Amino acid sequence: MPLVRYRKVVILGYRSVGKTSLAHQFVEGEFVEGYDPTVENTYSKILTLGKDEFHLHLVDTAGQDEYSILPYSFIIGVHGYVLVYSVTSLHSFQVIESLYQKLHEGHGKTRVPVVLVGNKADLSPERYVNLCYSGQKEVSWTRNQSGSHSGFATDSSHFTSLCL
Ligand SMILES: Nc1nc2c(ncn2[C@@H]2O[C@H](COP(=O)(O)OP(=O)(O)OP(=O)(O)O)[C@@H](O)[C@H]2O)c(=O)[nH]1
Ligand SMILES: [Mg+2]
Repeated sequence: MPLVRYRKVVILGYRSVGKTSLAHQFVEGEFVEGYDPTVENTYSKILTLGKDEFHLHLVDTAGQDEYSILPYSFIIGVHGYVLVYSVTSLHSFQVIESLYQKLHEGHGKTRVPVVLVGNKADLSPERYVNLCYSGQKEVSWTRNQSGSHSGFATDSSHFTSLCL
């Protein structure tokens, strides 16, 4: 009989960086063309990792900026975060730094896992976020270069690693 565990994971990042595309790609297995700004959306998926089953509740949020106030529902009962920026936008990376700080303040001394995703890697000729620069910010983060467009995001490690 597998052990069933519940996990709530919140995806945060500046607008239009590809949060919805990553969530959709992970849950539905396909990239949907077009842009429809998110208000808030949730996805559910059951993951089997080893002998255990995880019921993942994925919260896809509206784009934040450095002035956004994170609601309690993005802090309380959350097991992990996917922080997404676009490699084509330095500003989107700077917003991540501010969000990370807010998460740190919200959770106090409790350490919560965070995965940092540099999305739109297929647009690397337009890259503004230098790998070395982003790498310096990863003392306790895990970096993933991905492209929900190119299908790199079908590598489900962004989400599954947060369940463990
Ligand atoms: N080239 C490329 N385009 C992408 C990629 N991921 C997303 N996009 C495009 O970027 C735009 C925004 O994607 P969304 O997934 O809606 O972005 P979002 O972060 O959810 O946006 P908000 O909900 O407004 O915060 C869409 O036109 C997507 O098709 C990617 O990896 N590569
Ligand atoms: Mg969205």
